[in-house]
Parts: sequence; C-alpha cells; structure tokens
Amino acid sequence: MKDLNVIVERELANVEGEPTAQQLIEALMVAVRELQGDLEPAKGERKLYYFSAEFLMGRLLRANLINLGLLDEAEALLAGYGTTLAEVEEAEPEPSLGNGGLGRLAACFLDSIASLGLPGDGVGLNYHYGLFRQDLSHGIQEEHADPWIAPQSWLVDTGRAFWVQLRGQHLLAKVYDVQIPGYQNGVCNQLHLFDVENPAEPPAEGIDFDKQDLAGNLTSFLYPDDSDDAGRILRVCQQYFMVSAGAQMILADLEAAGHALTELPEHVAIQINDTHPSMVIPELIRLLTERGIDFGTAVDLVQRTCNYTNHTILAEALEKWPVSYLETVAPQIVPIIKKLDELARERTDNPGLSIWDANDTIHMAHMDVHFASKVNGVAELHTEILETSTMKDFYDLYPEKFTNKTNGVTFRRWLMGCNEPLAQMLDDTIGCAWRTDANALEDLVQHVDEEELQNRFLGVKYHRKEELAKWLKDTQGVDVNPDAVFDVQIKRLHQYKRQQMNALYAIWKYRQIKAGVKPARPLVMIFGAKAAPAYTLAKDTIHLLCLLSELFANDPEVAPYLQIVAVENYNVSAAEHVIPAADISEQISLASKEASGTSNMKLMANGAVTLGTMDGANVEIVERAGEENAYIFGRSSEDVIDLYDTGSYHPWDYWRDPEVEPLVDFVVSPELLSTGDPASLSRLYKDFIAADYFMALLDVKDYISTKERCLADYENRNAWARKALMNIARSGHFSSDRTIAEYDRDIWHVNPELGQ
Ligand code: 4GP
Repeated sequence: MKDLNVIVERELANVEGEPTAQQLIEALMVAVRELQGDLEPAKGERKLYYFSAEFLMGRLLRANLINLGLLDEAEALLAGYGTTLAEVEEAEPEPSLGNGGLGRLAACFLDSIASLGLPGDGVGLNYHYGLFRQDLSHGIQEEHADPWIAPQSWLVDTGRAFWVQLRGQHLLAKVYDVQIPGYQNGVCNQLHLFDVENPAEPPAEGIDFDKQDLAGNLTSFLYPDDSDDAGRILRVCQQYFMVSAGAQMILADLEAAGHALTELPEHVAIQINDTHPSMVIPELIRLLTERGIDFGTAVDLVQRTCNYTNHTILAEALEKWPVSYLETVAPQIVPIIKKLDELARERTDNPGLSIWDANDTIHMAHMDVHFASKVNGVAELHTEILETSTMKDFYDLYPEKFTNKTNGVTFRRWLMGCNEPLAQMLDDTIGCAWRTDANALEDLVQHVDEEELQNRFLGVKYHRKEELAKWLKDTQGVDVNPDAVFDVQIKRLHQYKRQQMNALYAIWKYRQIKAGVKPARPLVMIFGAKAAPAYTLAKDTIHLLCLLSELFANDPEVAPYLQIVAVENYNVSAAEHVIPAADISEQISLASKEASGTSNMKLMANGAVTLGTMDGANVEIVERAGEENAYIFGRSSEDVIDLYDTGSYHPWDYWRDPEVEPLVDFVVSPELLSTGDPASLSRLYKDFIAADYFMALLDVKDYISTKERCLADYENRNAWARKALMNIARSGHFSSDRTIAEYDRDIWHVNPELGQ
C-alpha cells in the first residue's frame, strides 16, 4: 500500500538541509500523482467525453488532496517541516488553460463527474503559455507568456498519439493526461490534453509569435490574437487538431473495448462545450465513412452521440468561419459540411438556419443544433432567451432538443478548499452532510437568527479579509483595511458585464467625498479582470480603473474612505483568496446578456450578498436566497431586448441627466488626463455618450442608489450576517454535482441510476 509520507520522504531523500517550498510542492505532486495512478476510472456501458477548448483547472494539489481524503495527512507532514499547505502552495504554478466562465465550468464539471462516479473524461488542448499573464504595473494591461509546465506538472505522458492532417501537413497529436480523482470514492477519471511533439519556446516578451509555425506553436497560447487572418486560421487549426485527435481516440477506445463502430451512441456521449469543438461532428462522420459506414448511417450515429451547450447569446461568440479558412485548414471535412448543409435544408426552408450561408460562411452553432441530440442553455433565463429570441426558429423546428441545465460550481474547491474556517463553522452548526450533498446546507436556515452564529460568521469573514489583505500586500504591495466593506467584481473584462458602470459609481463616490459627504465606513472596490488582447475598449476600462485607483490613493481626503484595487493577473488562485473575503458580490451585467455567471454562485456560497441585475443565474439565486437578502436593480431582460429590437436606446439621452453627465465627463477630466492616456480615455468617453452598446448609462442611477442602500444596510452587522447566512444556506442548488446529475439524467445517460 503506497503512502503519502513514504513517497514524499523518498522524493526528498537527496535534499540537503531544509527543503524549499518548491521542493515540498514537487514532492507532494509526485506523491499525489502516484497515488491517483492506482485508482480506477469510473466504469459503465456508456462513457462521456467532454470536449472543450478551455479547462481552467486552477492549482490542483489542494483539490486533489481533498478528494483523496489526504488533506490532514499532508498538513501534518508539512507541519513537520515547519510550514503549511497554504504557504507552500503559492509555489504551485497554475495552468491557465482557460479564459473565464466556460473554462472554469468545464473544470468544475470534471470534478463532479468523477465525484459522482460517472465514466467521463475531458478532451482539450495542452496550451504551454496559457491565456497570458497580466501585468498592470504601468496602469495598462500588458500581456506576457504564462508558462506552467516545468519543472513538475500534473501532466502524465500516456505514450498515445494520433496523426492529424492539418494545413497540408501531418502533425502528431500526443496525448497527455491530467488525473481527475473523485471525492473520496476511489475513482480517477482523466482530462486528455493534446499537444504537438516539439513545442516552441515562449516569445522573449509579449505574446507575439509565428502563427504559421504549426509544428512549434499550435498549442502555445489559448486564443492566439484573432484580430487578423493568421490568428483566426491558427484558431481553426487548434480546434481541428483537438477534435480530430479526440474523435480518433474515441473510435480507438470503442474498438479496443470490442464494440462495433455502429454501436457508437450506445457507448459514447459527447458534449460540445460552446462552438469551439463543433468540428467534431463532421470529423467523426468523416472517420466513420472512411471506415466503410455509409454517410446517412454515420450522420445518424453522430447525431445520437453529440450534444451542444451554448454559453452566450453574444453574436461575436457564436463562431462563424469563412469556407476559405476550412479549405485551408482541413479541406477533408468541407464536402461533409456541404452535405450536412444540404440535409439541414431538407429539414427547413428557412435560409436563416443554414450551416453554409450565401456568403460562404459556416455557422458552427447551426451545425451543432441541426446535428446534436440535445442543446442546452446554462440558466433558466438564458435557455428561455435562446428559445424565444436568439434561437427561436431553431426551437420551433426542434423543440424536443432544447433543455436547460443551470450551471453549478464544485463546493469542494469553492468552499471546503478555499474557505476552511467557514467550512468548519458549517460542520459545527449543521454537521458534515453538506460535504457530500450540498443541499444539506439548507439545514442552516434554522440557525440564521442565532446571534452567536451571526457573530461567528462575522468573525470568519473578518479573518478572511485580513488574509486577503496580507496576500495583496505580499503579491502586489497594496495595503487594504479589513474594516472596510469589500466590494468585489471578478470576471473577464467585457462591456456587457459593465465594469465601466461600476467605475462610474466610483467616480460618484469620489465626488461625494470631495463634496464633504464622508461614508460611514471605508469602501474597498476590488476588481479582478483580464481583457482580451485585441479588445480595445476593455483595455481602456482597465486603464480607467488603474487611474482612479491611483487618484484615490494619492488624495489624502479620499484615501481613508475609498480605494480601488485591481488584482493583477486575476486567475483561479487569486479567486480563491478574493472570494472568501468578499462582502458584496457585484453581478451587474446588462439583463439578458450574462448567460449564467458562476462567480455569483461561488460568492453566494461564501456568504457575500449579491448586488445585481435580474440576469443569468442571478434570477435563480435571488429566487432561493430571497429578495430581501439581495440587492436588485436595473431594467429587466424584456425591456432590454425591446430596446435593442426597437433601436430606441440613445445613451446621450441618459448622459444629459444632470446627475449622470458629471460622472461620464470625469473620464476626460484634467484629474485623469494629467496621468492617463488621452487617446484611451477619450475613446471610452465617446463610447459612453455615443454608443454604449451595453447600456451602462441606462441603469447607472438605479445602480448607485441601490448600492448606497446596500452599504447603509451593511452597518447593521447582525442583520447583514443573517442575509449572508441565508445565502450560504440556499446555495446548495448551485453545486455542480446537481448540474451534472441533471446532464446525466437528461442528456448523457452514462449512469442510469443517477438522478432518477
Ligand atoms: C460564459 C458566460 O459568459 C457565463 O455567463 C457562463 O456562466 C459561463 O460561460 C459558463 O456557462 N461564457 C464564456 C464564453 O465563457 O467564452 O462565451
């Protein structure tokens, strides 16, 4: 029987003197990998393959120790070396193989699939330099490579590989596995990441690299800059590389298990996570026909195997590729897509639903909907909008395909892992059942009026704020006051998420303070966000936030009351520090635009109170937590959709409001122009008044007054604690275990006993 201590000792045998954090982490990683290697994958007649261009896994040591039931043992071992896991894990590199919500969701799902004992693996790409590492030291976002693989990583070289024909050359796709252990159930599934044989070195600085060098750079970065043809074609290459290797692997596994190819749907379910892996449909058809199956049968088999999840209604994210790109990258699938388009046209004469349109553009989402069994949105409101608006014609054609699967997050990482003191408080109050069934958190409802518990919660929160303050000091030299309200907005930077509306609130507050209205308690506004490298206005917003941060910090009249902290290089590890310390959860997207959100769920489970619009999963959060335990503002999704449909939103009408105009005009004030980039600020300013496509000005006044009400309520500390406790008590529904049980019950059927 292998033992954690024995392996760690073996690994450290040659270390002279006290081992460093790095050496301890590496020894523990080796030990955990070895122990996981002895576990068995979940078994069943049918197996799920979850295809995703992103898996935002985060650090894995703590998560794996929790699932193996070895956390206490590891802490005891580290105590012997005079340290703790929290201290040494800062030396564990974080693989940043994802961008945001969809990628982190995929990671939570793998954890839940294994924990529920379902046969299911992830399929993705092994990006060497991740998304990018964000540097904010100059008040603007600068991007650098974020290597994570050397010297130790969680990758296991499987020795397997598949040839992929790409851009007229043959590339070998090597398979590396990341082990995914279930929660104390002896199961270990896999995340399969494909990679080129000889990856290139990272660029010396920045993230520019030779996009033509497929052999070296195909898997260098996630989302290579797609502002030009070369970047976009490389992206299509990445996608095809992933799905071709993945499809070959699935058929090889099927045959190795002794099954006929015609039994594919009986033994395999594929989930297409957003449109990036959509080419798996024509690729599987191509491989099956190549192996002698007729086209019609191949289409039927693939359709019964594949399912598609939509994560956004933003047109920009519903991928469309010119036929010429596909001709360049993978001409072998073009005739298949042509035939699929013809089949689709036999099913409907609505040209708006075609796969291959009159401009020779391929609509990936259309291919998914026509040739998948099930199509799902990720929150009730999102699915409803898909059915009644964005994909209405598809819904009318295939009503039986559409289903909702409200997102969830793994409480093992997002509560047990990142917030031990809160987890301990829950154990002491309601017992440990919630650790295996998050619905048991509901038992907390009976205790929310207990003053002692309220005080204990406030103590835990304060402690976590002190810890975040220490971490911010250590990592970016910023001092924050744990007595302040911690107001948190963490999500990628996008106009629809309206960080710029939050910036207008900061300007409003600043002007109040300058006018002599001092807040009862200081406010720390914490932002964590990366902007896509080619998304200029998002980068401008980051610049604005950095300038405001500096302005406030340097003004002795303001600094004691108001602070902006931009968390540099926001990623999963940063989130694990920020979320437990949050008081207010900012979920302020323009109603109808946020498909679901998942930080809203993590923050809720950690006792932050939602300040948000009725958008995405906020609707279901408020429904459960109770309206009195959240702060809701802004126009409804119906109103917003109507404003778009009628073209009747004009930002200048709102800007002219005497309360709004000075806030917007401050963006180009001498205070900011004196230190900021005038081009960037005036671009933002013009966008506010002349475009404001995501309607920040529509809701800004309502936002300010609701936030002020929220801050006033915060002063009644026990009433606030009660609200927070109600949020925790009602968060169980947002466990990804519930989500995955529903996927399995309604879509995958890999475990017929589950969720019935
Ligand atoms: C995100 C959505 O924006 C977010 O609302 C949702 O919670 C998340 O997917 C998971 O479903 N979308 C993306 C994307 O990450 O790239 O479109």
